Amino acid sequence: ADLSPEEQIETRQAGYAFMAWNMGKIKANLEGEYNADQVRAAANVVAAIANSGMGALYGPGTDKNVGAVKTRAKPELFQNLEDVGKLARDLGTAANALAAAAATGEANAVKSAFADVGAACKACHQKYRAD
Ligand code: ASC
Repeated sequence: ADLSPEEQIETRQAGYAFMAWNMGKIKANLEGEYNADQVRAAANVVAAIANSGMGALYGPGTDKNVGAVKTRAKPELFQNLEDVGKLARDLGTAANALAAAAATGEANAVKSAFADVGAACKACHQKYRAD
């Protein structure tokens, strides 16, 4: 299942976009009517993607735009893979906690776990993603 550099960039972006869509659903539930089933499903998706081994999608040749396929990953990301791996594990841990909180159906528990996941997303963006 070796992906070309273009395919790796597209696949990692699809993963983040799908996580973001599900994070948005959780946010909407916290701000409005709370549907515990929808939040549980969304949190499970976020946790599954966060722990899916996306580091494999940052292979050689994926550090730059490839033709029409653009990446916002900074060169620094590829020079600090140990730190990036730690940030990725932090996200996985936070996402698992979010899924566990969502499983209880308690909106208050989800609220703080959701904030922790957002902080983990942001930590990597600030260091390694260009605007
Ligand atoms: C999201 C999303 C992100 C993160 C970030 C957290 O829902 O799409 O990129 O959370 O905004 O600060």
